[in-house]
Amino acid sequence: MLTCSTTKLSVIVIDLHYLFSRNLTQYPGECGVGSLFLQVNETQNLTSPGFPSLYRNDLICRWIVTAIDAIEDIIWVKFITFDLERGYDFLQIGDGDDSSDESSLIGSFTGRLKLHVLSSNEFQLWIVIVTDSSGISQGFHIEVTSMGRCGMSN
Ligand SMILES: [Ca+2]
Repeated sequence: MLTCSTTKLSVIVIDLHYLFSRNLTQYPGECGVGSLFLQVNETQNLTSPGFPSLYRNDLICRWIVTAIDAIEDIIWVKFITFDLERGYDFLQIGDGDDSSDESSLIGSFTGRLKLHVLSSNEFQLWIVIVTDSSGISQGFHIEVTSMGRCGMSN
């Protein structure tokens, strides 16, 4: 029997207003390609700038991930490596392409996290890393995949 189970994540939400209260001025060229387009079942890697070297202070990068071939597909995010300064540096992920829309937030992640998977609710996903003025860590390596809603459930 094929069922579509959903794994509930323990999401650390430190301060939902942290990202949205900041002026998101991105540093040109530093963050790599800002728009990722995924074919059906395609996976691409996304890392913090300089990974696996340490990221830097006062960093803001924003990416938009879009499933282009099938509008019914959603975006799956798999955390491979995740190490941000706990409580001060954050990776935030939300639905759609508007990271200033607080209601679109799926999760806010900080500290060290083990491998896990989450998904968007639609065909587009935004991802933002914001770091403060001191304290750096290795950063993150995630995989983003365009797939149906049951695609990566266990
Ligand atoms: Ca920091």
